[in-house]
Order: sequence, then structure tokens, then C-alpha cells
Amino acid sequence: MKRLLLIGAAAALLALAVFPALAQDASRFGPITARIVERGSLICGVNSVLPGFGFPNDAGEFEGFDVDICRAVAAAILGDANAVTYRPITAAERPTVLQSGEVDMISRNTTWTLSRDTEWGATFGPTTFYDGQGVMVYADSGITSLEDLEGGIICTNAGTTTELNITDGMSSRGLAFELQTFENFDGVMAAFRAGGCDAVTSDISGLISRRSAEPDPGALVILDVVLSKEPLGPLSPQSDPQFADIIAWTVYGLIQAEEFGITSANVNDFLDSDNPAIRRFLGVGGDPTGTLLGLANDFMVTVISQVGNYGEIFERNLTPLGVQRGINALWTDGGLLYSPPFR
Ligand SMILES: N[C@@H](CCC(=O)N[C@@H](CS)C(=O)NCC(=O)O)C(=O)O
Repeated sequence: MKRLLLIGAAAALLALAVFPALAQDASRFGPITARIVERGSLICGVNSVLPGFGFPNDAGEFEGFDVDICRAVAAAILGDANAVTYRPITAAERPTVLQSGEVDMISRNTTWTLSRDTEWGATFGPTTFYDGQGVMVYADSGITSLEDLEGGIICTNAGTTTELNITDGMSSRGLAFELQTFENFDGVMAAFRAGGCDAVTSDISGLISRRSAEPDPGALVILDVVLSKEPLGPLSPQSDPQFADIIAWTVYGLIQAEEFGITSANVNDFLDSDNPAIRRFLGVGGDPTGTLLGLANDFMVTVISQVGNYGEIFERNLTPLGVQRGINALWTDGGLLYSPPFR
């Protein structure tokens, strides 16, 4: 009997060594994490028209800063950053697909607001990109300020925070204008090109991205005005706090990895680091880390190896567009990015 037990225990240990995914503690999974594990894939709602954030490349594969957040969560739960099914969504579709369960999470330049947090039944993860709303015009229009847009037509896409912000921004300055909304930003840009809008307005990151995709980006200028705070980040249904915790700590892990100087290229060099906080963060020091989330203890090693740290994600997707780190720098560099301790 004793021998049988020993053989059983040895077999279980061997299985854990061969299939690390089995090290996950399924009893800790909430309903969304459980269905992701069962399906073997994370369904992520993303943008499909925003180069740098969410956009299919020439091979039809989704790429971008927001897409990499989906990939990081898939790596954390499933051990494979490629185990993502992308669901392109418009801004206005976000509450519906979240509530219907068509997606497990959304990572689509979405601003965290009080009404969305409550009325959408959402849990917002940490902000991944601190943005603000801007206004873009043709350089040769001579428009240099909001005052110059008095009586003009300003265009944006529907179902966004953008609509209320521009209305507030103009009315607080006593400026009349006409707001025209379109289902998506392709419609906005088509109308703008055709002379149907004096200006377009959206998140400044979105304007930079869309400007880069225009035939003559130099013909467009973004006015020197910031109309709002737009903290952009991932969100999930509030019905599964355990899944929300996984999203949150995966994002924090990306930030913490950058703070520790751990990258996809050097992560293995840190596995026997002398720094106990680093060993704990990577889940290799004997203390619980990933297991506290029901995941493999060293889930951040997988995430960093496959997706990189926050800085790598930023450089890969946004630096080529000319987006600066600005307030999206680490707190140690004077920015707003700050991870709570992994302990
Ligand atoms: N952050 C804002 C705006 C999001 C938004 O939709 N931004 C534009 C930026 S260009 C966009 O993604 N458009 C893509 C589309 O219309 O499909 C929000 O959460 O409401």
C-alpha cells in the first residue's frame, strides 16, 4: 500500500514537471478563468482600425499595444501568448459584448469612468496608457485653437467618452459647434478627408495613430489642447473577481518587470538573482506568487519571456508612431506607472 502511494505521488510530481499547466489550482478559478482554461483560448475584444494599439498586420494577425495586453493575460493563464481569439469591436459595442459573455475581456483603448464601471458591470484593470483627448485639423485650415472652431463641424466616433468631452470643452468656452458622430473612425476620417469636418477629436494616442495611417501625415496637426483625462486600460465582467485579479496582476507584473530591468531577453538571468524580491516576483524563491492567483507560481517568467515588459511593449508598438513615454513612464522616472508589491 505504502509503495503504491509512493508511486502515485512520484507520478503526480512527474506530471507536474512535464505539464506545468497542471500546477494551476483549478479550484481557485472563477467562472471566466475556468471557461478560458477549458476552451484553451482567451477571447479578447480589440480594436481593428488603430495601428499601434489594435490592427491586423499584412498576415492578418492582430498586433498592437492593447493586443499585447491580451497576449500577456493568455500567457499568464494558459502559458501561451498565442492562445488568444481576437474579437474586433467598435467603441459602441463594448458594453454589449462584455455583458453577453461574447468576450472574456476587452483591451481596446477604453477609458475608465464611473458610469462605465457601474453601468457596464465592468471591472477595470490598471491603466495601461494615460491619455487625454485632443483635436486634429488640417494644417492649411489655419485653425490653431478651439476658438477657431466656433460654428464649425467636429467629428468623432459614437459610443465614446469623446462626445461629452468635446461638448463640455466647447460649451465651457461659450463656443457653438456641430458634433457629427460616425460608427467607427474610418467613417470619421473619410468625412474629414472629404471636407465634411473642420476637425476630428479623439484620444491623442488615437489621433497620432490615425494620422500615421493617412497618405500625407504631415498635412495634419494635433492642436495644443488636452480636453480631458483618458485613463485607458483593460476591463472584464465584474462577475469574476478572480479573473479581474489575474488581469490586474499581469499588468502590474509588466510594469514591475520594467522597474526591475527584467526583459524578454534577460529574464532567465534573474532566476537565481540575489535579490529576494526579484525571486519572489518571478515565483522562483519558494514563496507563493502565481499560486495566489491560482496560476503557475512563475507565471510572470512566462509572460515576460513571451511578451516582454511594459517598456518593451511600448517600444514595439508605440515608439514607431512617435508616441513619447511622457506620463506613461515609470514612477521612478517621474511618470505615473507604479506596481503594488508582489508579496
Ligand atoms: N477612449 C475613448 C475613445 C475610444 C475610441 O473609440 N477611440 C477611437 C480612436 S481613433 C477609436 O478607437 N476608433 C476606432 C473605431 O472607431 O473603430 C473611449 O473609451 O470611449
